[in-house]
Amino acid sequence: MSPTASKITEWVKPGDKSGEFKRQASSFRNWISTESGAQFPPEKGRYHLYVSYACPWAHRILIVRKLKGLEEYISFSVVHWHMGEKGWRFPNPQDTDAEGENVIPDPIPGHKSFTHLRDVYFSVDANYGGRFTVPVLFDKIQNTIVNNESSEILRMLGTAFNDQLPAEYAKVDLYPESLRNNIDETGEWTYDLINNGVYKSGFATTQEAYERNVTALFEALDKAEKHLSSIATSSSSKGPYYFGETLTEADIRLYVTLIRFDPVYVQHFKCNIRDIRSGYPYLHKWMRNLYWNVPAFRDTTNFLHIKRHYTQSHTQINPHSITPVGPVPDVLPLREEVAIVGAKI
Ligand SMILES: N[C@@H](CCC(=O)N[C@@H](CS)C(=O)NCC(=O)O)C(=O)O
Repeated sequence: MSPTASKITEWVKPGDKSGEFKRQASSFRNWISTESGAQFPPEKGRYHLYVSYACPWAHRILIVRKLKGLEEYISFSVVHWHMGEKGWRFPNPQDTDAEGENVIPDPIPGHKSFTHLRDVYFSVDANYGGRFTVPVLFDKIQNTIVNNESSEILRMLGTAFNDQLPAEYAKVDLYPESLRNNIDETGEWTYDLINNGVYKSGFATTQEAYERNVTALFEALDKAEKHLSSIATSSSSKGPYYFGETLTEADIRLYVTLIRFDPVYVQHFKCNIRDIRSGYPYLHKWMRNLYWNVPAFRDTTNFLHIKRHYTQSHTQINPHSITPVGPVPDVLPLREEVAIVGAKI
C-alpha cells in the first residue's frame, strides 16, 4: 500500500484538510426489470441480499422486503456486526455474540471459501476499487452483483415482483404517484443532512467540520419535527406516517437513522444538541409508532448489532471499544415519556 493510500477505517481521506467525511458513490447500478429481455428478470428465489443489521442503508432493504412480502422471493444473510481492516466479515458458526435471524456464513454454494464481503465484490470484479458496502443485491444465477445502492434497491423492490405477489402485497405502494414530488424533495434534504449528516458529524476530524454538520443536522431534525407537527394537527390527515395515512419510502428512510439516534449517534457521533426522546415529541411518536405497530420495522431492528458495530468498529472514535450501556431502554414504550431517571438495569 502506498503511504497515501487510505485504509478502510480511515473515514476522512488522509491529507484532506477539510476534515470532512465524503461518501463514495455506489458502483453497481443495475435494475431487476420486467421488460422483455432484461438482464435481471424478477424470478422468485434468484436473488440474495447481503446486509448488516447495524447499517441504516441495509436496514431500509430489510424493511421493504418484509413490507412487500418478499420473504419467499429474495433470500438474505447478515454479516457480523464487527467491521475490521478487511471490512465486513461473515459470521463463523462459533460466533455466539451476534444473535439474529440469518446471521450466518455466506450461504451461496460457490462462496464456500469466502470469509469477508470483499470476497463477493472481488469474485464479480477482480479489479474492484470501491468500498465493500452493504447492502448488496446479488444474482445467484449469473453470479454477479445487480446493485449496491440502497435507494435504488429500495425503489426497485417496491414494484419489481408485483406481478407475482398476492394482491395484499402487490398493492403496497411506497412511492405513490400523488406523493412522488414530496417524497423526492424530502429524500434529498433528509439524506444529506440527517441520514448522512450523522456520519458527517461523527467522522469529522476538525472542530469546524463537526460543528457545521451537527448544526445542519439539528436544523434538519427541527424541520422534520415541524412537518410532523403540522401533519398531526392537519384537519385532513393526522398521520401516523410522515405523509399522513400512507406509509411511504420517506418513513423507511428517516426511521433507520432515528431509531439509531438515541442509542448510538447521540454519544458516539456527538450528535447531542438534543436527543429524540426528550427533544422531539412528534418525531419520537412517529418513530415509536413504526417500531411498535409495524412488524416490518421492529422485526428488522437489532439493537445489539447496532450498538456494538458503531462503538466497537470505529476505534479512532472509541479506542477502547467500550459499548455504553444506555440509554435504557433502547426505545421507549409507546405511551411512556422520558421520566426514566433512576432506571434500574
Ligand atoms: N450509498 C450506499 C452506502 C452504503 C454504506 O455506506 N454502507 C456502510 C455500512 S452503514 C458500509 O457497508 N460501509 C463499509 C465501508 O465503507 O467500508 C447505500 O446507500 O447503499
